[in-house]
Order: sequence, then structure tokens, then C-alpha cells
Amino acid sequence: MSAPQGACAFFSIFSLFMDIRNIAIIAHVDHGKTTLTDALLRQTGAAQEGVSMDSNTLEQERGITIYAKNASCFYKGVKINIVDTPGHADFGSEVERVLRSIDCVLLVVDAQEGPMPQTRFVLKKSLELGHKPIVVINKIDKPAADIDRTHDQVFDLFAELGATNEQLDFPTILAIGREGIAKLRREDDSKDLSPLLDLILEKVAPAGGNVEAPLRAQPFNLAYDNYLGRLGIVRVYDGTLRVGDTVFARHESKSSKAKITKLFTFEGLVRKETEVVSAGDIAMLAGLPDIFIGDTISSDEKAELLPSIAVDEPTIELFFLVNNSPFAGRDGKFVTSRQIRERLEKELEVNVGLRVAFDQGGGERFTVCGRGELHIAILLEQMRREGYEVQVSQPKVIEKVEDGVRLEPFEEVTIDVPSECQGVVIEKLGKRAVRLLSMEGEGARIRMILEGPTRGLFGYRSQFVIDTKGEGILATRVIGFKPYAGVIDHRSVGSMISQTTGKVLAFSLANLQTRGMLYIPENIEVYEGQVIGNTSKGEEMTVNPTKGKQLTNMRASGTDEAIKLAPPHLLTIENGLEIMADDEYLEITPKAVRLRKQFLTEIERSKAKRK
Ligand SMILES: Nc1nc2c(ncn2[C@@H]2O[C@H](COP(=O)(O)OP(=O)(O)OP(=O)(O)O)[C@@H](O)[C@H]2O)c(=O)[nH]1
Ligand SMILES: [Mg+2]
Repeated sequence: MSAPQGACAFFSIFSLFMDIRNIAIIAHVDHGKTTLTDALLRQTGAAQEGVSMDSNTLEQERGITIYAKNASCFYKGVKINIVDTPGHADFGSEVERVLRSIDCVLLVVDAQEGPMPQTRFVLKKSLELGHKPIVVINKIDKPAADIDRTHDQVFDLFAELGATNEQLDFPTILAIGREGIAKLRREDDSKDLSPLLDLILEKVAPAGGNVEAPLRAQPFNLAYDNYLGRLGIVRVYDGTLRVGDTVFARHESKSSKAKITKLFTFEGLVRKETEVVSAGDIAMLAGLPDIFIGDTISSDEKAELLPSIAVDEPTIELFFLVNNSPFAGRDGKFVTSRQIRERLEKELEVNVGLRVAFDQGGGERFTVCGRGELHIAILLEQMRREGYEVQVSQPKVIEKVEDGVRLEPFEEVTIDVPSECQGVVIEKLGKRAVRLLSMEGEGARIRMILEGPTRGLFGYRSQFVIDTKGEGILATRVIGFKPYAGVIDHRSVGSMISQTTGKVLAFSLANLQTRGMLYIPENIEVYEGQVIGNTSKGEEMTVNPTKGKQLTNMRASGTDEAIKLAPPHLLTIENGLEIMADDEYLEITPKAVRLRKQFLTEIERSKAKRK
């Protein structure tokens, strides 16, 4: 696959002197980062029509970015390396790492929503690192877009976050990312993104670095390849990386030596193999099996270390267990503890925010710690798609003790709701120890900022959707550990449990749906001890969902078909993690998500309770 000798030599010389700009696109979730990046790549010819940075199937289905990704394009002879970042708060630490390795950010803000919690978080991190952001007020085509208000809010946010005068003087550009249009002024008649590309060339400092100096590079992300093993995505600060060179990967307490076996740069959306990458550029390298985020990669073991990059601590934990439900092994390919263990070990190669304790529970149970429910749910979703079966316990927050004080993770909550919902939201969150900090807005919609323990927010999201009839926006972000907030009792519903194994019939469901909300449709199989719904009164209830109507004569048959059932509240991994109780497991297989009692029979359960 290597290029002919001549071409390679030309590329080497070319890359040594290339003018490079390194930027990241940051924003709150859904404000349009990926759409804008895709359009930039398309218009510069770096990517084809219809190809997206959200290349992972899960990303495409959910319409969110999960992994930060690198791409590049050429504009007016300059190479622009672009890192598209995820906007969801669970992946915030990934963004933070990226910010360390680029020179400027495009801060994308939705012209209707204005700055949201994650805007604040990523902007704060950028300002602290001394970046001078370019603000992109995006989605100006939305009917309720308000460019002036958004600009003012962004300015206030800069000021509040302690921006320097230079940072406060940020350039602003307006965009309709979806149509691939950017313009400096409202009245400009632009048909493409060239005003934005020109602004990038004008405002972002050339990557620089001394090509002649000894090598220093730093990984800010990891990737994995079945053939090449662990890959590091690095920014080259000084010197050049060359295939075949022996380099050191060092950290305060470690130093390992290995040979670079392969090198890639990013061209458009694809990685392109190369022999040499020089200062200023971003590369992916193979051959260093224990390369880690924040290491200094150098040719000289004594070279000064680059400032390290911190990886945020996990905030929640849960057990992953071998599936031992009565339906275990029905549709999974990988079901044993050894297989689950190997899969988790592989995940640890690249999933930087994840921690796993393998040595508890006699090898049948692993403690998995992550940055939030979505972080864990995505891993589970990926595993089930690969053919794994697993059971998980209810997520719990990770507590710690500092100077004798019990601490737990806290989150900032930003809520945007129709004003009539404000009361119920404050009341419900108040019961969960989440306190109102500020409120603004008049008329139809109110924006509130609240703060409370992660523990209090577990399971609240689905309640919020119901209370605001789907009209509310809720965004949360971990802000750190604070003193324990006391006992919170937030389970107002109980579980409806099947007392038998068999096929669920509409006739029984019709009765049961009057007692609570069902998680299952008719005509599927359930097992004894499976949780098939909740009970609105809050008590546990054991029921028989497999009972059919007693047939007394021929005419009565077929009446089941006339029964009208309300649509069930089907379980997904995410809502399952939210609603499950302490004595339950969520069973996840390639085809099903089931909730079950840890003890399947009533006798076992009452015995366990008495203990
Ligand atoms: N009206 C309007 N919608 C847009 C525009 N740009 C993007 N969108 C829509 O906004 C939604 C989110 O866009 P994405 O580009 O995936 O947002 P993102 O910031 O990458 O989201 P995350 O990566 O999940 O944080 C999609 O439905 C887009 O079609 C725009 O200029 N105008
Ligand atoms: Mg995205």
C-alpha cells in the first residue's frame, strides 16, 4: 500500500513545510457541530456528499456524536485539522483532552437556544487554556432564532467566565450549518462556508513547532485496531515522527520504549498512511502498546515532559454479571464471564473514562465505573450489538471521603420549560435534593439553573418528559464532589412482577394496565420474577400475565383480539438503568432488554428481605 518512492519523498518534504491550522468544534449537544464539520469537508472536497463524521452506527441512529473524531481539509493551500467533539455532558472529559491539543476552537451556539450548560463547560475550559474562540451563531434559519440576544448571552458568558480583553473581542460569524452557509453579517449574500474558512485562516495561528528540534508529541486520544493494537492520536509539537524510529512514551512514573510501526495522518474523514509527520500536525501512530493520554512521546529519554493531560474520575458504578436469567443464552453469542471480561479489557484500551475492577465476586461479577448513565448505556448497547449477553445492577454514585467528610458527585442542571411547568419541576427536584440557583426569562418559557447530587437525578429524566409533556429541555453536567446530600427517597412506583413463566396474553394485560404502566407488549414470553411493569401505588405486586379468558363455548373465542391495550413503555438500556430498583437486574441480550428481580421467586425474595 505504500506510495512510490518519489511520491513519498515529495510528500515528506511537502509535509515538513506545510502550513497547518488545528481547530476543534465545540458546543452544547445538538447545536450543529457535526453538520457544520461535514459541510466544511464537503465544500473543500475533503469528503463526499452524504458522508458524515458521525460514522459509527450508534451515532447515526441516535443522531449524537459519541466519540471525538479527527478530519482535515485543505483550503487555499493550508491544511486545517478539525476535531469534531461530542456535545453530551457524559463525554465532556473527552472534549477537555482535545482542547489541550489544538490551537483554536469554533464555539457553535444555537441561535434559538443560546448558550447551554455544555457551552459553558467547553468555553470555560477553552478560555482557561488561553484559546481565543471563534463564535459561530448557528441555525439562524430557525423561526425563533435571535442573533442579537444569543450574541449578548455569549458575550456575558465570556465575561462571567473571566475572559481576558483579548478573548472578549471574539470574532463572530453567523451560519446555517445544514445548508452549508456562513456569513459575517446578516445582510450578506453568502452561498457557502468560505467566509468561515477565511476567518479560520485569518484568526487561527499557524501550528508552528520546530521541525529541526528533537521529537516531542503527545497523545490526546486513543484508538484500537485489531491488527495494529492500540493507536495513539497525537499532536506533534517538535521535530518529526518517522516510521521505524524508536521512541519513548513517558509519564511522571513510567517510561517505555518501542518502535513506531505505522503512521497515519487524517485526510478528509479517512486516515492515510504516511512515513513521516512533522511538528504542527496531528497523527495516529501504532507500535506503542502502552501509550496513554497525556504521555510525552520523545526520541530522547531525557527530553522535558509536556504538561500532562488529566482524565476525569468516574462518578457512577455498577456490576456487570453473567446473564443467569431463565432465558440466558437464547440469543447471545458471547455469554461467559471470560468473554465479558475480555470484552471489557478491550474496551479499557480506548475508553479512557472507564474503570473496571475484575477481581471481585469470584470472577462472575465485574465492577464497572463510568462518567454517567449514557456512558455506560453506550457500552452496553455496543456489546449487545456484537452479540454479548450481560446483566447489570442498579447504577450507584461513587462516593469518597476527604478529610473525614463524606462526598458525592454533584451536577449542575439547566432546565428550559414552558412557564406553566416550572412549579412541578422545582417541586419534584426539590424532593431529590436539587436546589434552584437562578431563574430567568419571562413569558412562555423559563430557564432555570439548579444544582444537586447525581444520585438525586437518577431516574428523573423520564419523569421530566412526562411533567413537561415533552416540551422541556434538561441538561446536566458533573461539577465535582460535594458533601453528601442526605437520604433521598425517589422511587414513587413499585414493580409489577410476573409470578410465572409463559406467554403474555392481552386479556391479562388489559386488567394489569389499570394498576400501573406496562413494560411489555402482548404475546411475548416472560419468566417468573421478570418485572413487567410498575405499579402506580408504589407497592410491589406479583401477578399472572399469562392468564387467558376462560373459554366456555365457541362463540367466546377470538374476543381477545378485540382487547385494546395502551402502548407499553418499552424498556431500553437507558430507561431501564433509570427505573430499575436496588434488588433488580437489567438483562441485556442482542434481542431483548428485560428487567428482573435478582431473586426470581417470591419465597426467595421474602427470605432475602428477612435477612
Ligand atoms: N434549523 C437548523 N437545523 C440544523 C442546522 N444545523 C444542524 N441542524 C440540525 O441540528 C441537529 C443536530 O445537529 P448535529 O450536527 O448532529 O449536532 P451536534 O452538535 O454535532 O450534536 P452532538 O454531536 O450530539 O453534540 C440535526 O438534526 C441537524 O439537522 C441549521 O443550520 N439549522
Ligand atoms: Mg456531533
